Amino acid sequence: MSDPRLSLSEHLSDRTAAMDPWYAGGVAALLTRLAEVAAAIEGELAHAALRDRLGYAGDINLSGDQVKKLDRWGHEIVLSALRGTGACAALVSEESPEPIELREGIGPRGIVVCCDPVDGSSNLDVNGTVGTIFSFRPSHGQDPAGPAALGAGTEQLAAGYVMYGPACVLVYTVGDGTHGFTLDRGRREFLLTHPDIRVPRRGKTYGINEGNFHSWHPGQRALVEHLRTPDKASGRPYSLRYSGAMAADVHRTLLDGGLFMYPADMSDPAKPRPKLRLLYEVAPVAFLAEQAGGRASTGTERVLDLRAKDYHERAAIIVGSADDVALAEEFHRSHSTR
Ligand code: FDP
Repeated sequence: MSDPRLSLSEHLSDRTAAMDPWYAGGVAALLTRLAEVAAAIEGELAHAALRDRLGYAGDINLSGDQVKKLDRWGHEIVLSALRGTGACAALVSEESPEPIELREGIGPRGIVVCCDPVDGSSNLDVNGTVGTIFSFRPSHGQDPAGPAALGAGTEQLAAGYVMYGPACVLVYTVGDGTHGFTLDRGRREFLLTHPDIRVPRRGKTYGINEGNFHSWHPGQRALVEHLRTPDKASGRPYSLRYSGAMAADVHRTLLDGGLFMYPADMSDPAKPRPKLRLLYEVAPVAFLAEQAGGRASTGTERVLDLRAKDYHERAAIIVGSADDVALAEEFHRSHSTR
């Protein structure tokens, strides 16, 4: 019996019909390509150890991370999938210092794709979960198109992530709710399993790298102390859940509520040092969370209002249940050092 669930392509033709017709075709074409890439990445991950594809490639990217063989391969496969769609004007990738301009997509309907092909790569060599995160922005016909990616997060046309876990899951939004699909490995097709995801108003878990506790803003430290202090009436302590791969931690947070946080390193309060990248990690996740009824904040401002000055700019993020994010902001405000 055939599965009655909607496929990603059926869902896309329905959802993109409601979006700006100027960009709808391009968004659907690019998302379809990225879904094909996701199926290929998932296949590669399953056999990477057997094919000697784990470990380092031998160089360091602009973010200062050692590049892994699968990071490099992931970047190449994303780039080649975007070529030939006629819709992509430029790719901003974690693995390329500058945007890669694609002449075929330059024009008024062009789209800039921002992507971290293999996110959470420190998990690769230990068979942990990793992801792919992406965001589409209008190129406004600019040539070169790359600079168009530097607008506010509210300009995103679409955003999503793929989580390579026990199942391969793709979650996307085009500004009309947030929807999740699971890869049917036999058919090599994504089927709708999580329609219209809604983040619970409050959760029971928080995800953060607690090893960094001493470098956080005082408000951040006080918030985490609060979350782990027992209080039956308000459902505390929250449980700590942290996988080290943003897509996996965000996926849990969207479905179950609570918080995923990567605050800035405030060891030198005059020079906050966030870690996660705004264009291809923080902004897309914020778009997905808001579309699911959640919120995303830096602790003091809405993430989607941030404008990048640089393609690889970093930003702090506190994302998840609306009430929990509001609580986090309250802690940041009341412990403000200014
Ligand atoms: P990674 O460095 O392994 O690529 O993008 C960066 C990221 O992973 C996120 O996926 C993840 O949430 C975070 O960094 C993990 O950072 P820590 O190892 O510092 O906790």
